[in-house]
Parts: sequence; structure tokens; C-alpha cells
Amino acid sequence: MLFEFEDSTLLPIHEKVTAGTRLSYEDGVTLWKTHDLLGVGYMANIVRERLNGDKTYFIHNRHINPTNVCVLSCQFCAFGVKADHPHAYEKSLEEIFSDAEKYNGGEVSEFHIVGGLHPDYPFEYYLDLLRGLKERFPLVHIQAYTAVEVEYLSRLGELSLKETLEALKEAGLGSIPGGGAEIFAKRVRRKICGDKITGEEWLQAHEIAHDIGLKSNATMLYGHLETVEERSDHLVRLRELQDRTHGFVTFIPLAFHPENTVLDFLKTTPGQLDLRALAVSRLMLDNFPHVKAFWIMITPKIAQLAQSFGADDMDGTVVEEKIIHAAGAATDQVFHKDQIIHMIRESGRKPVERDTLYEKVEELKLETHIEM
Ligand code: V47
Repeated sequence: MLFEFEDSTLLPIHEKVTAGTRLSYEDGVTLWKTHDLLGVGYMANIVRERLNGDKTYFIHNRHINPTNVCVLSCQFCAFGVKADHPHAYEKSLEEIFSDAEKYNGGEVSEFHIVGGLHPDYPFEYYLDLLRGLKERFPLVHIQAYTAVEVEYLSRLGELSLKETLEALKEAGLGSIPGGGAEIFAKRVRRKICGDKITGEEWLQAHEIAHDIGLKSNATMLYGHLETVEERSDHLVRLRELQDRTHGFVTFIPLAFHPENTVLDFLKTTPGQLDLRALAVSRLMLDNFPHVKAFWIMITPKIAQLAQSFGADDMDGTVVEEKIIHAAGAATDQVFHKDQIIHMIRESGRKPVERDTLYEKVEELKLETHIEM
């Protein structure tokens, strides 16, 4: 039985997808607008299976958010506060190292580090954090500091972006997370994060990172003030950079969580939009190897469904995610390895444990003994 599209305007897009032809900006807009969500998911699944078969990747990782004190005041953010706020926290380097130890740092394959732009930390703090973790956990990959942090550090250290990234790399940085991209459109950026780097600056920081051999991820924050046209534009701009550098590894659509933010008059994203965001991303970003359904953001159940809507990754064990939880995420903060494996198997896919850059991968056999 052949799949039947409800929306016939998807038929030319389906032809392109089966022929492996690149979709246009206008195709992207159509995919965001159509009522035929199953049609979009069906096509995204074709691409997903072409690229990644029936595998779903996950990583044994730990998130570290060193401080929530931040000089920026992004309207979508519930995490960042000023230093005199009652919920402000600052983790000393020793605290971070001992936390990393406590959560069995040696057993995880990645530390994922994102924090506020602290007004007082010196440039050396950021290098010492990397060096200290690398010294204690030499085998653990450090994915740290979004492009926003990198640009802030370059001003702090009075260095160019390239020199900053080289210094971080030298200190142990392995790759750059995808945060800070939000939505590239100036119109929305002005409203939700007017004092942050521009979309062009975000792209430039990633281009330089790629040029010096650092891989990175990319994100898009959706479900706030952006239009479908602005979403399509965001994806096309990422695809253009990837054509030049091939430095992006994974794309992660980030569902906006409004609670405790200035934008709390908005509603949380419906599951249909979360699935569509993953599916459209998979279809538009034909040069991105992976699309991640971050279970923390969209709930484990949607992350499971997403495995048939274009996603091929579920992120990891995480532990102590603070940014999305400050904005009302109701998910747990930690999943043990066996829970993720179970969740992936339930979604009908084969769980594959990976490292950050998908270089070391291990397919989990059914009989595998799983340690908690
Ligand atoms: O840039 C902040 C987002 C990002 C909210 O590379 C919010 O694998 C939703 O970098 N609702 C930081 N999103 C986190 C980040 C990240 C997250 C997951 C995976 C990866 C990766 C990187 O979190 C920010 C912003 O886009 N964010 N507040 C909120 N209320």
C-alpha cells in the first residue's frame, strides 16, 4: 500500500526527496505550513533512513551549567539572572571538578558546558575550567561555550575570534554546542535577544571554529515570535554555511519554554509542532549528518515519536540540566543509560551509543548487560 498525501502540494517536494534533490526556501515554507503533518513526517523518515538506517544514537554525557549570572537579558530566557538575584549561583572551579567526579565523570564520554556571561570572571577562568577537566578526565570530550560565549570571551581576552577559539582548543575544548543561534531573523532577534550577537556573528563564529578544525552543532529556537518564513530562512542559512565548511555535526530544534520568561504570555509548543520542526529540519538540512530530538526539551514520548519523523538521535543521560528547567520543562533531568536504551527500543529503532562526534559508536545488542 502506497503512502497517500492529504496535501497534493507536497507531491513535487516528495519527488525531489526521492530523487535526492535539494529543497528550496519556498519548499521549506510549504512544509512548515501544510496541514499534512504525516506527509511531512513520511518524507523526513525517508531521508532519515537513507542517512542513518534504523539506528538511533545516544551519548553518555553530563551537562554542566557553571553559573546563571549573565550580562544579557534575553526575553526568552528564564535561566540568566543578575548577580544580586536570590537565585543567582556561581560554581567555583573546585565545585565543578568535584561535581564532575561525583557524577562519575570518568564514565561519561562528554561534558556539555553552557553558562551565563558572567560580568566578573576573567578570561583565564574559562581556560582553567577546560584544563582542569581535561587533566582529571583526559578521555572525556569537552563540548563547551556557545558562539555567544566565544564572542564574549574574545572581547574579554581582547583577542580575535580565531585566537580565542585557538586558545580554548589548546586548553582542551573539543567542539562547540549549538546554542545561541535562536532565530537569525533581525526582526525577531531585536525583540527576544536585542543585546546578543547577531545571526551573522553566530554564523561567523562557527565558520571560524570549523576552519580551525573544531566541529560544532546548530540549533533553532522555535515557538515564540518567529514566522514560518523566518524558520525556513534560518535553516537555509545553516545549510549554506555547512556547504562551505562541513563542520556541523548535529542540528537540534529547541522548543521554546515560556514559563518564568518575559514571554510567558505564549503557550508551550504543541507536540505536532515539535514533530514538524524535526521533520522539516531533516528535509531542509540535507547536508547535516544528524538531527537530534532532545528529550529534555520535548519529553521522552515526543522524542520517541520523533524517531519516525526525521530524528536519529536522543542526546544523552544529561544530569542536571538547568536552562530549560528554569523555563518550566517538566521532564526529569537524568536518564540512566538503560532507560535511554529502553526508550529507543520502544520506538522501534536500534540504540547505538556514540561519542560526541559519532566517531566511536557501539550498537547495543539485545543481550547486552547494561549498567545503571
Ligand atoms: O541558546 C534558553 C535555549 C540554549 C530557553 O549543542 C531555551 O547539542 C527553550 O546550547 N526555552 C542553550 N530553549 C542550550 C544549548 C544546547 C541545548 C541542547 C543541545 C545543544 C547541543 C545545545 O538553550 C540557548 C537557547 O536557545 N534556551 N532558554 C527557553 N526558555
